[in-house]
Amino acid sequence: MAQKTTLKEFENVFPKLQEVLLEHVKSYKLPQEQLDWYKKSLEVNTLGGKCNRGMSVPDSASLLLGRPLTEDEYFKAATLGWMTELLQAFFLVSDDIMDSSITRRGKPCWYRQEGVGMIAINDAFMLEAAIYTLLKKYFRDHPSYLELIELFHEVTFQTEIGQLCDLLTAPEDVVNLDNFSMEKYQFIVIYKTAYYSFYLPVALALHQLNIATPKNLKAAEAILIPLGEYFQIQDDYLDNFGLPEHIGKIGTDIMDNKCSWLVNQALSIATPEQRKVLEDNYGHKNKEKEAAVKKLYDEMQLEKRYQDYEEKRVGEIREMIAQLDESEGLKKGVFEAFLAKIYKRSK
Ligand code: GPP
Ligand code: MG
Ligand code: MG
Ligand code: MG
Repeated sequence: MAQKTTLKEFENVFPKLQEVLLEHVKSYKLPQEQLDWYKKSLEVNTLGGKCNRGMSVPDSASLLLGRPLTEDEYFKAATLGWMTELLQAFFLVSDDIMDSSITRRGKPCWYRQEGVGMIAINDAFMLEAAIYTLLKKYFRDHPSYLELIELFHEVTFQTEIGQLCDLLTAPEDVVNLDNFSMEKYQFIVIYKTAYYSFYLPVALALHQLNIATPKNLKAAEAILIPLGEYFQIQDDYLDNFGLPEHIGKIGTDIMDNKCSWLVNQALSIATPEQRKVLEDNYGHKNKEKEAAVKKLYDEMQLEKRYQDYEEKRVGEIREMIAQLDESEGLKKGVFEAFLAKIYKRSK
């Protein structure tokens, strides 16, 4: 029987990895003040989240093996998990600057914390670099070392092209609702979220266990990308309908002119009058205009529309899981665990 990790158990691995990262920068004789800064950036930006992505590496590995992990297997899986959390930290620090966000995980975004500002950009680079330091330290002798490096590079690049499309469809100065479409939306969310949040952790577990065959990777991707798309649609829904106390952040999608799932849905059903409301109010850094869009979303019953979408999509994903080919060691349980974690989430 597989064994699920707990946040506590997972977090217990972090101090050891932090020590390795600090020893690494000490080898360059980095002065104490900068060392302290790096330590703080690592802690503030990597800790304090739900760690869903990170924990899913040991969880997937255990489900794939069908038994609890040994101590060494757990440490390796959790280390790969923390690398996905470092990648996430790198993305979030950067994304919050690009999105002019206010809070993250219930605290001011890193770039808004005292004395940080644009130093956050360099901190983000260093969070990314930490992935490769840990990979070299713990996986240099693993038969998949090169594939692991390439996987992180590829997934990072995929996320960056998704982010590019997200940003270019949301210019700050010109609001043109014709720029939005569900096709563009799908591209954005698959690349900016699904690969790193869903495909990466499972691909890492497959590599750790030496069962990352082309067939397994492809079959995993075929389910994890739709799952990730659904997850980002939830994120867009929660940006407007979620409670900041639950999601730990204040929604900015309307003011940021984002090609969000909600605005695409609104456009698909809007009367000419409703479209005019969107044209006049969407994409401005102005609380009254934002409130007008929120009111329209309520009138259009987008909450209900989202719930219907969710039921339908989850049914389809369950069907995909049921069809999974397990002959090369993949397990349905891996995907069921992901779905159970995110179905009807409120944070
Ligand atoms: C989520 O978008 C996507 C990311 C965090 C990827 C960022 C990618 C970079 C290359 C920096 P979001 O802006 O909707 O997330 P949130 O709602 O958490 O701000
Ligand atoms: Mg954002
Ligand atoms: Mg963003
Ligand atoms: Mg969002």
